[in-house]
Amino acid sequence: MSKASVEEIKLASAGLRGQLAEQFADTSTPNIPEDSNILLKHHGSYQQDDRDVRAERNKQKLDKAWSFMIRSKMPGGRITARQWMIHDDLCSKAMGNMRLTNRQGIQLHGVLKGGLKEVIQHVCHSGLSTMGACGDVVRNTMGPAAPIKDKVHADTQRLTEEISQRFLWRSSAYADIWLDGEKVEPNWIKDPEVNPAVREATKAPEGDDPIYGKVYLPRKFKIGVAIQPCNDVDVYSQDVGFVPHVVDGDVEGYTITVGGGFGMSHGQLSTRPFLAQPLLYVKRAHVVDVCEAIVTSQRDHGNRTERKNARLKYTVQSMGLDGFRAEVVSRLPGIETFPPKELKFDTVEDTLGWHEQGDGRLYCSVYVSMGRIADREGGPQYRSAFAEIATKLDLPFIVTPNTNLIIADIDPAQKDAVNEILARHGIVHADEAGFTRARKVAHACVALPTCGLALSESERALPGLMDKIDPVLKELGLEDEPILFRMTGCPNGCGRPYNADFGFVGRAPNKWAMFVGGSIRGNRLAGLEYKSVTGEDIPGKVREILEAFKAERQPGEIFADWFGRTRVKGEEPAPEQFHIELAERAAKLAGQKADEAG
Ligand code: SRM
Ligand code: SF4
Repeated sequence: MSKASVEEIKLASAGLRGQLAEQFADTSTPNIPEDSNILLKHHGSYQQDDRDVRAERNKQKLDKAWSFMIRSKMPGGRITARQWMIHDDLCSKAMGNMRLTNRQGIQLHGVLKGGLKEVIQHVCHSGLSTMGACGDVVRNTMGPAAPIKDKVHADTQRLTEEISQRFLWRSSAYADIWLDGEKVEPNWIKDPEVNPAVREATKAPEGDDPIYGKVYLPRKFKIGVAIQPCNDVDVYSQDVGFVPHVVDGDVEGYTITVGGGFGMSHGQLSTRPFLAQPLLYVKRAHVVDVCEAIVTSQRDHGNRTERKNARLKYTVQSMGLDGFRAEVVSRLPGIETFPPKELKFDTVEDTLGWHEQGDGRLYCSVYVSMGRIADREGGPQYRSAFAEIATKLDLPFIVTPNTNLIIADIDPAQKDAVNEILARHGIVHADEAGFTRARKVAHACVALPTCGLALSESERALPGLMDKIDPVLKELGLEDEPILFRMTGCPNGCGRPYNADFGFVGRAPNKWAMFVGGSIRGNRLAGLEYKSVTGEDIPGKVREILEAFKAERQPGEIFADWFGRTRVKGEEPAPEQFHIELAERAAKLAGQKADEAG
């Protein structure tokens, strides 16, 4: 019998139910079949194995060391002290730590099969959920991290929540599998923090989801909201982006971008990263309806035969931006749409350190190395520090898109207490740590040992590389320059490397493809500079380029602009043109490859 396709598995799943309840009740095995893993993703979990011990276990003819990763969704990265502490407690059921994600969620790794249900129950009882954190549905919606108390920030946060609620998949399967359906419901409903939208979604009968239908979307779907000039959510990398247009201090409407996405496969020319393009502008009242029209257009027109080409970016490319716009508008009778407004962003960086919120309170954005909330031996005790802040000061947190953590709503009278707790746990503010500006924003995806797709290290490699790159930056007097370094362990692009100034994309152990020439603003794709560099090569290769920048830059010119002026074209092209640039570079590279082969 041929293997069922993902589409067939979803169709036959009865509202993503499958056999998950039975398989998780069966304690005789440490893992579930691969078909079920596909369904499990929609419930916010992945089956993984510890790759550090895979080869050794294989040698000893032992099964893989199976476990599960669980991803919690939090629109705009918002999490209360109580929710944080529930996750902190759950670390004991996982690898003893948690990972802030660059979509402002939280991941727990290493949960054993027998413990998964309890962990998901606890996440749900915190008022958050794992529903739709992964899978072929709308994922965690990103929003501006800074908790500024003005009408515009309030509206963008409201929008991330409205989007999250509208696009939850609906089926009683989630409650039945993880929450024992009716049996747990009294608790689940009484809990004041339970998210009412999640509760409603889990009460829906399984089957024909009102938005997703029976086979859900062709592929994952990502949405982010950004307030100019801060592009912390990396809006051009999203399937759909929203940018408010502000009139007299309030939001009049949103410009909507479509078709961003970074996944690609080495050597498969039909796959590639794209930056999103502006689609249209719409008044605030219609924004979520327009979003639904985009999601259903993708549901109906996305590629369902080839998953590698199933993201919205390929649908937009194949229909053309105008064709896609016409499709979306045809689903919006009576809603007036307008040409997109011009967008202008400065940076994808977080604003680290202490800041005023605008309501008399403060927020403190703490640098977290690679987003890993752990107590490091001889290093920062992130887990203990944030747990103490949550329990003693009851302050909410915000996960930033650069995997740092904001402590929000701080009374100025609490500032010293926060600083004292951070210092006592070895956490130094990034400015005081002597980090270069590049170091503060450098990010790596998770990769080994948990990610099943990793071809090289990433989270465990980038800090060491930055230890070598930091002195080069300092020596060249570039320590305060905005330069974006990002790394991933494979071409899927989780660390968003393709719009970085320097992007390292894993190919094999200790080997990365090196991309150069994206932009700290997030609005330009990088081009392939070296198809394979080792960890030992990277500092030298980076130095060569930084030396050229230092020698050739004009006064005040940042790295991205220097690269755009001298290496790309005379003028920086509009964001939507950069994919052509990449294609040209890919063609050049293909030529080089042919030369090498010859
Ligand atoms: Fe990702 C798959 C981790 C953000 C593109 N991603 C994975 C998996 C689940 C591996 C797997 O499928 O077996 C990784 C789990 C590793 C682990 O052990 O934890 C994984 N992705 C992550 C996170 C944790 C990386 C991080 O540094 O924070 C991010 C979780 C975000 C969240 O909370 O939802 C994460 N992934 C991204 C991003 C960036 C973003 O969304 O802003 C991208 C590029 C943007 C995009 O989607 O185009 C991204 N992940 C992918 C892809 C390629 C998708 C494609 O279109 O081809 C895969 C593989 C797949 O889907 O087949 C993938
Ligand atoms: Fe895993 Fe690749 Fe994503 Fe890194 S980029 S987390 S290696 S899938």
